[in-house]
This record gives sequence, C-alpha cells and structure tokens, in this order.
Amino acid sequence: MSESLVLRETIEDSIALLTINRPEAMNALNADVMNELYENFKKIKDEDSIKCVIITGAGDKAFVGGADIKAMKDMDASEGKKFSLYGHEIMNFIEDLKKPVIAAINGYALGGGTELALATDIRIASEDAQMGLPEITLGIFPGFGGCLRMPKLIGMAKAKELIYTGDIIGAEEAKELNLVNKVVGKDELMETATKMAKKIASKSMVAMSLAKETINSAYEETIESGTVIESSALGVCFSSEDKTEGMKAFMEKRKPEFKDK
Ligand code: CO8
Repeated sequence: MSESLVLRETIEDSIALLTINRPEAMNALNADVMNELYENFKKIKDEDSIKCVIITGAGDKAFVGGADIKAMKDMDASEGKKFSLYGHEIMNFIEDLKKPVIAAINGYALGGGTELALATDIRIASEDAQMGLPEITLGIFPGFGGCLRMPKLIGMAKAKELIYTGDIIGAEEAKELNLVNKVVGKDELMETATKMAKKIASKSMVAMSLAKETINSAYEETIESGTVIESSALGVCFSSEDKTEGMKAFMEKRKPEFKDK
C-alpha cells in the first residue's frame, strides 16, 4: 500500500499533527494531496477530543512548495476554475474549523503553500522559511485565497507588491510584515508549535471555538455590528459549565478543569 500523502499523528490525545508528505515534490498540492488534507480536516472537525491542529510539511526543505505546477500546466479554463474553487473550499474549511490551526512553516511556503498558511490561525516559521506568492511568474495569480487573505493580513500595498512582483521573502521579513507570528530556530519549530498547541488545548473549547468564530465573523464588520456578534457569543459562553468552572477555580486559587461543555 502506498504511503499516505498526509500523515496524521495525535499528540497527548488533544492535538492533531498533520504532515503533508510529498517531500520529493516539495510537498506540492495536487488533487490527491488536497483530497487527503480535506478528509483529515473533516474527520478532525467531528473529533471532540481534538482541540488544536498543527500542520507542517515532510522533509527539511518545504512546508508546501505550492499547487502542483505539473498538474496545472495542461488545465483548461474550466479545469483551472474548478481547481481554484476546490482550493478555496479547503482553505475556507480550515479557516472556519472551530478549533485553532497552527502552521509550522519548515522551509518553502510558496503560492498555495503561503495560501494554506494564510487560512490557519497562527503561523510559526523556522528561520530558513521562504514565503511568497510567485504565481505571477507562471502567468497566473494566487487562486487559493491569497488575493483575499494577504491584503487583510499585511495591508493592501505590501500584498500587491508581493503578488505583482512574485518576490519570495525570508522568515524575518515575513515576521516584520505580520505574515508570521514568530520565527524560531529550525530545531525549535515543532517544539514551539507543540508548546503553543498544548497551551491552547488546555483551555475551554467552548470559549475557544466561540472566540475563533467571533474574531472571524466580526473582522469585516463595523464596531456596532461586531458588538452584537461578540456579546451574543459571550452570552452563549456564559451558559457553559466551563465558565462556571473557570471562575470558580480562580476564586479557589487552583487550575481550572475544563470539560468543554
Ligand atoms: N509543483 C510541482 N512540482 C514542484 C513544485 C510545485 N509547486 N515545487 C517543486 N516541485 C518539484 C520540482 O519540479 C522537482 O521535481 P523533479 O525532481 O521531478 O524535477 C522537485 O519538486 C524538487 O524541486 P527543485 O529541484 O526545484 O528544488 P530546488 O531546491 O532547486 O528549488 C523551489 C525549490 C525554489 C521551491 C522550486 O522547486 C520552485 O520554485 N518551485 C515552485 C514554486 C512555485 O512557483 N510555487 C507556486 C506554484 S503555483 C500555485 O501555488 C498556485 C496556487 C493557486 C492555484 C489556483 C489555480 C487554479
């Protein structure tokens, strides 16, 4: 049996580690890799025990080198559009997943690789990471959400510069632009991502998922309508057992024991 294109491990019962496993092709996203990635995320959505996801790339060269250029080269207009829509569907699913997702960027994250990272909640890069949206050099432009998410994250002017020039930037510049949250040594990448995931997994998933949903859905809103979204979600949160436990634990000067309900 051939090896999976997306490897799944579970850390301490509560963290799913997904590794895109196509190192001979810089972990490029072809339809098979995308199908497996999507299947994994769909399963994780329904696994109550999983509270946080880390995604990374196999090998020591690439997170994801982009969508598969060999697969795209013969696509016609309708196939190109379909491929783009499929990429969007997966990226949107990751963005909407009610569990935080951390990208551990271990090398090249180009084109679809940067777009995948943009759909996650938190990006941690190793010092040798290289990021960018070089699609323009191939005669196309970002089609897995890069034109949509990059301007929101780093601002319109810099996003346009990266998309129009196709420039690839190093980890430190990505950090300066706010494209990544943290830059760490290559050997510390997984340890840093896991430490953060464990911290996230120790919290109430009721509060966590409502926080993610609130941030995502209120992002485009005015303060006025965002107020309604935030306070309504908090109303739901205040009815949880975890809210009672969290505040009781504070009063009793002990660590809370959340049950995610
Ligand atoms: N697709 C397919 N194969 C790839 C890709 C890719 N994106 N990236 C690398 N590979 C393959 C190479 O072809 C090579 O295969 P082979 O050994 O069979 O020749 C193997 O991986 C190793 O790569 P290199 O020999 O090139 O390794 P280097 O260390 O010399 O270079 C780079 C590494 C710089 C990452 C280089 O491989 C590179 O430039 N790759 C392409 C990067 C790129 O342009 N990415 C963007 C792709 S387009 C995209 O992502 C669009 C997303 C939205 C699509 C919506 C469309 C509808």
